[in-house]
Amino acid sequence: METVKAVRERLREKSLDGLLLYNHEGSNRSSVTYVSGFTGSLAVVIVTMDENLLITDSRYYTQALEETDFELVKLDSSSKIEEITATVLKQKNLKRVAFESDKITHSRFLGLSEAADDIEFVDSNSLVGDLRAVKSDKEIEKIREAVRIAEESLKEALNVIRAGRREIEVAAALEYEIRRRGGKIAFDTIVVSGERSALVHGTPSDRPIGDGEFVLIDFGVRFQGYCSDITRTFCVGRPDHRMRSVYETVYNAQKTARERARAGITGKALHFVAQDIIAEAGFGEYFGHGLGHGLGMDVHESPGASPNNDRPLEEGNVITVEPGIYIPKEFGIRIEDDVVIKTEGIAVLTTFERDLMLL
Ligand SMILES: [Mn+2]
Repeated sequence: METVKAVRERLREKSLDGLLLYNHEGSNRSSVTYVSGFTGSLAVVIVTMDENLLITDSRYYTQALEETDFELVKLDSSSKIEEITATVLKQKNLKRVAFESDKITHSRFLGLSEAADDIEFVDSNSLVGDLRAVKSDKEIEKIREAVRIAEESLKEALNVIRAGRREIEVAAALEYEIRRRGGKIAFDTIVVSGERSALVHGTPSDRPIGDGEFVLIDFGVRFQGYCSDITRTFCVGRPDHRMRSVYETVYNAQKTARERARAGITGKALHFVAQDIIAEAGFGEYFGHGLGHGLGMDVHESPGASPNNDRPLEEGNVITVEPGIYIPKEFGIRIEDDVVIKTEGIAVLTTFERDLMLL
């Protein structure tokens, strides 16, 4: 398996002799699936230099045998997972083991270190994350399919948007279209209108959409474990001059950021391409979030296109490009695309109309 090979290379570079992935109640499902293929909600994965093991409980024995070729270690209901994990680590004679502090609770880590007190656990949060950040063609095809389902569903859902329709009704219509196409809802669908569109991550309410208002829709589809994440802002009826001009600013910031995105530019530099355009137009204080984030098995993953990522983007990264302007008590606008980073630019996965659509 390619992924396991890549994991071992990283372990060798860092003089580690094992990787421990801990997934409890789905806390780390994506990385466990990425490395082992297993999709259940409980698993401990151990990759050594010559063995792959997966610990899970009886709910998942059959599923695990189907999904992964890792050696299955059965956890019975009377035993503690930290203790079984420690026993396996000791049996395999591991000394320095990579683990992810972001994915294990403090109390479970204490339990584990107590049961395996002669093992050194080395905090390696980015080990699997860095591998996941560079997508294979196969992975990109799955994201592309998640985008396709999202766009078809959005197109269909536009038919229900009109003055008087409530935000929750629009969200329900959109989610229905996604589900009937075989997609899953990757995160809570955002449909916010009028003043509420200035809520960057607002929840759909029973507010009826008014004539001459923006409707901001931000939603994600998960297909075969991979996500899309798209935002479009529409106008019901006719926008006024100010709405048009602010939309134009977001549109330009988004377009310019897409044009500048390529391997080699840092996440931070790409963010400021959009930030500078918005600030020059006088709306700097109304764009408070990062330009974008990595997208894959999780909706938010590495690498960020934000001020806190000083590392250059790499070929094969999939990121969102999503500048916005949110003016409290007035309205908010965001346009979000999903793109693949290439050496000479990007491949844009999203195809949905970006010009302001009047519904
Ligand atoms: Mn996003």
